[in-house]
Amino acid sequence: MTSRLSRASLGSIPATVRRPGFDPAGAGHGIVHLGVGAFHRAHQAVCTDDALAAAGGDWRIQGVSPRSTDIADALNPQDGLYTLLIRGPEGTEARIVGSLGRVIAAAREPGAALAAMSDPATRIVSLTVTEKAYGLDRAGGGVLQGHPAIAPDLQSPRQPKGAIGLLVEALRRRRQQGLDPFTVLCCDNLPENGTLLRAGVLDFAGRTDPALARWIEARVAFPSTMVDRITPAATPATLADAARLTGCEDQAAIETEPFSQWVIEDRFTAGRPAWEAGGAIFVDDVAAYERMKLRMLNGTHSMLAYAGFLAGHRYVRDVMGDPVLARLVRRQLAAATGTLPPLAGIDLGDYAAALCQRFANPAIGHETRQIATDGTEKLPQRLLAPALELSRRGGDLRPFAFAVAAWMRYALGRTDAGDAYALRDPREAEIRAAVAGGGTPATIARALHGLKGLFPPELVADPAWTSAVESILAGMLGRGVATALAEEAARTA
Ligand code: CS2
Repeated sequence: MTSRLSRASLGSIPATVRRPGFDPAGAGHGIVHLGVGAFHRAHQAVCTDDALAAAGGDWRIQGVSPRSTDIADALNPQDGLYTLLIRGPEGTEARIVGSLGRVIAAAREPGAALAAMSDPATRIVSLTVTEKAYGLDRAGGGVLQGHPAIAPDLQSPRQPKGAIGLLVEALRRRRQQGLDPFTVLCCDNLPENGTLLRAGVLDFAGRTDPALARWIEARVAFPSTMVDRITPAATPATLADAARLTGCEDQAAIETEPFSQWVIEDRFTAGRPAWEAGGAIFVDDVAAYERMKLRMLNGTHSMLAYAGFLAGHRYVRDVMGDPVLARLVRRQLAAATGTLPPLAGIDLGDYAAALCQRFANPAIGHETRQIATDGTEKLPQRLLAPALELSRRGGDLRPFAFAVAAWMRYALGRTDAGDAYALRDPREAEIRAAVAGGGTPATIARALHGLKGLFPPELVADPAWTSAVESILAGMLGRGVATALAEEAARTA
């Protein structure tokens, strides 16, 4: 019988497996992290593990799971330890990460998350809760008052459940107790994520406690960050490989690719771990790096997820093995590159080539369905913002129109073979209602273009944009996705 991974079983783990380079029991907590999913455990927690090994400090992380109890139930019996499998073309490497401490399942332990966030030892609150969980008004700034993560918390700001409500209430308590604020570190794939979250927090606080809003405005830092590591959802094979390599059962094992990147604005009012030891790069302004990553990696990901899923490809690596789609991937990368200014120290051509290799990694099973989720949250920063810029300067809209038409085709919820699937989008009901009547490609495109606040009005007013989207969608619906993809690829050099 294999024993469960825990501090007590660390000694029995083979020497080939890297273990925490510090004593997890000896380091205190300094960070509270909201959203302890696979991405956090493959990225920021690993960098923090490196920082603790290199420079020490009381910077271990207390995790908060806002909704699920599974992650707490997997990690707490393991003293927060978990196996990270790093899967590259040459094989799989296992590492035990020790930077996580207790995980709070907020649904089961009301009050514990706020207590941790308002503890004097907490100096950073970081977040990976996914784009949709904030309830931000992306078009207008501030929060969406009717959003399920916002509306109940505006009603009962002292018992918040959403991310922004929790941040505001924890900051209120700190101010009331005469404590310094923590730094808020957003690690979700949102454009200028710190600035956006700051606007949401200030708006929320302004509606419940204007004096607190002024204090937050003056005292709280919200550095923006660019985060990158392709991390598929764990599968039974992840857990089986972790057990085989470590000799321990691990209910919280995850897998990821070798590449990892974290670019952070260095504005921490209460200190930070030595994350540079884990490869993090500190810069004054992260916006250009974020734009590069959101448009090149994520924008291309979204395009290939919709087109690839509809073409019958389960994994991103299968998409890259399909010459028609691989060509469209390269076109999308080139088109996204064309919307970016030069970036010091980065060759965008090399970056694009590296992305193709990462997408093709044969050891990573990243499902197109996973990337296809939450399209209405992802399209604006990934595809619509660059498309709008091109529309303004009369550039070639075709690749972006193709990607958006693929999303629209996907939004119909049925493959060419007639198989139905769930969209898994927070606006799924609205999308379904918009396309319920079916109709012509033009009426479908018009209905989806009309979803409130999603498309920039200026883009939809550009006939070059709408006619390209409509004609590509017409091809997908009339001649089938496979033919439409082949025709589209044939247009590219
Ligand atoms: C993906 C991202 O699921 C998605 O939408 O595009 O999760 C992507 O894998 C990460 O941003 C990579 O850093």
